[in-house]
Amino acid sequence: MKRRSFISAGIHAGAMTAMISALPLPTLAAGVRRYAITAAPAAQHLGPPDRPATSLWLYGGTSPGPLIEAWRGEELEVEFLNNLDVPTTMHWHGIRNLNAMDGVPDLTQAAIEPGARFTYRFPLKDAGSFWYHAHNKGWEQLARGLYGALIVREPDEASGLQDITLVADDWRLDEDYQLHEDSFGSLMDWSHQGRLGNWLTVNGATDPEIPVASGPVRLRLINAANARTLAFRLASGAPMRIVALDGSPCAAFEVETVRLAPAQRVDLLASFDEGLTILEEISTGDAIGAARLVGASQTTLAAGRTIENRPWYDRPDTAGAHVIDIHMQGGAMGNLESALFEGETMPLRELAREHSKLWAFNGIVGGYDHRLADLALGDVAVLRVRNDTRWEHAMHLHGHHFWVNSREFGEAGRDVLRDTYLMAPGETADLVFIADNPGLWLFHCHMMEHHAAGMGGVISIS
Ligand SMILES: [Cu+2]
Repeated sequence: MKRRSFISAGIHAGAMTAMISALPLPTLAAGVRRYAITAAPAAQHLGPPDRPATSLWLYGGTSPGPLIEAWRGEELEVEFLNNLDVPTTMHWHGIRNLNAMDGVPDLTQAAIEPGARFTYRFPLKDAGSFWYHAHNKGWEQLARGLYGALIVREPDEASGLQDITLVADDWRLDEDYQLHEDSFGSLMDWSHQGRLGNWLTVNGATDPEIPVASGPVRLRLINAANARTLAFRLASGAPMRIVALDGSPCAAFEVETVRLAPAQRVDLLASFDEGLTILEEISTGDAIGAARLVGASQTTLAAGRTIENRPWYDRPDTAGAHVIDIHMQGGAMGNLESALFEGETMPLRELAREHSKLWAFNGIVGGYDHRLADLALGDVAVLRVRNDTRWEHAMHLHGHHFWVNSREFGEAGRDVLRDTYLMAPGETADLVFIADNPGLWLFHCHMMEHHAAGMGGVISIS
């Protein structure tokens, strides 16, 4: 299915889209922000309103799920009810979380069965742009819509700067605007780039119209796609100022185009004139309307507010660091001939055909029992990751942010703190972090099909 033909068949709906806030529950104790969220089947118009609504699995009946907003220093409590007919969990992506609240089934908690409840409660020690998503069979549950945004603000954050969250996804839809069911589990996807979609939405709508203040606006972009690295620019070519990556503030810098791997977030400062500014998505080579930002006629002043630009912590000294070598192999056109899976070495052909496994770390097909390292609490650790495949990978570490000399913004390299790093084929990168959060933490590719097919392992910190 050609994305282009699908997109051109679509008529821009021009729907006004506002993210629905979850209904907060009464506060029981000071400093505890409470929400109730139910996961259940629901339908939503992803395409134009005169086309069929798409049957999805959603949090709170909306795509994206309810916007959760809280303040740094609070505790977040989410009473979750699973009204799906499959087990699920919720992962709080980017939160340096309590291990027991991290939402990885069979690692940090048992999967939440149909009809069952689970209360997530954890402190919010960082402000920033986060998101939450299902973490059981993510390759299916994310593709069906189980995700939403979590925005944590600084307690003293003044109003005056407009703050807009844009959650982008690409869905794989059929001619009736329903999810393409037959390709769930497709080995072609799993061995290549993953499940790429053919229909782009922002905040659950096609090319929505979003009112913006004139003057500086903070845009929080979140890529909720299973596998597609999205690329955004303003059609005007005006620069966008990056002020945070994956939640953490960064030394500000300007770009005209920002690529965003699955699960990555970027906070941008941009100024808008009165009238229409088009946010484009250009990952396919064709510019597609992502959102239409409509500037207000009156000027809203930024009220002198400054953007915090200090990362959450400084890059640690790596002298004496614990180095963990990770050799990533596999996938189509790769050099992985065989790998260890459940204690048995098997040729790739058999792994693929019998077990839908295609990727390995250090010759071992990843799973929750694949221990990559045992670290002592407080260790400085270097994940020395070598992407020995023909594909990009979005490497995500749970429970921590890491420093990396990023090639995502140009060959010169830029030291950034983030939780998901997009690696080029052939690249070796050092992901440097302080192992200051005890527990069992997943390290995996956030291209959901790659993870399902073996790109994952566990780091123990105690
Ligand atoms: Cu990958």
